[in-house]
Amino acid sequence: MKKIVYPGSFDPVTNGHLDLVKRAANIFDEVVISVFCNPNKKPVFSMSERVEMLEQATADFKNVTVDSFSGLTTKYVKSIGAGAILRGLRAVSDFEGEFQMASMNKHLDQEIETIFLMTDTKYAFLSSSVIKEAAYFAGDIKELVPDFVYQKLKIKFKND
Ligand code: COD
Repeated sequence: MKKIVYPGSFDPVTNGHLDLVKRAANIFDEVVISVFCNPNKKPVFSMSERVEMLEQATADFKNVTVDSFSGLTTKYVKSIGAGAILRGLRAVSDFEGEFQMASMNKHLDQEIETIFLMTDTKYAFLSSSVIKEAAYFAGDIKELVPDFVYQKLKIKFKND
């Protein structure tokens, strides 16, 4: 059984993340999206909000589950019996950081592979950070996130 973990901040989940999940779910038997609990970052959405949004967004996928973790990704991946980490590449600028992370993860655990999927070009510019900035200034981001995420962003940034 091929199980892959998609780790990330997902603050919040975007249609770019979801496109990757959908494609991975067609390749792997099981995809576990796992939200990293980072004590050094102050996210806009709490851990439970991020998990809930991901659960709602992936409710139709039978082989996708949502979880959270703290500590090393490689240790977490091993602990749930998965063998690979899923990451996305949007542009050349992503490559350097992703290469460094994949190399460090390989150093930490030789048995765990990192699998990259290229972004769909229509989401190449999309990140949680640009979504939050645009939403903060009441920009139109309706088509870039699920509707319930759009509504939550409006409430969070008082753009109702
Ligand atoms: N199209 C395609 N891919 C996308 C898109 C898009 N539009 N948007 C985002 N992605 C990809 C990103 O490239 C990334 O691969 C993934 O989706 C998740 O993105 P984020 O921004 O939600 O999550 P990150 O990058 O902040 O997650 C970082 C981790 C939490 C995975 C990392 O910090 C980590 O592993 N931390 C645990 C500690 C550890 O083990 N450290 C050692 C490794 S260096």
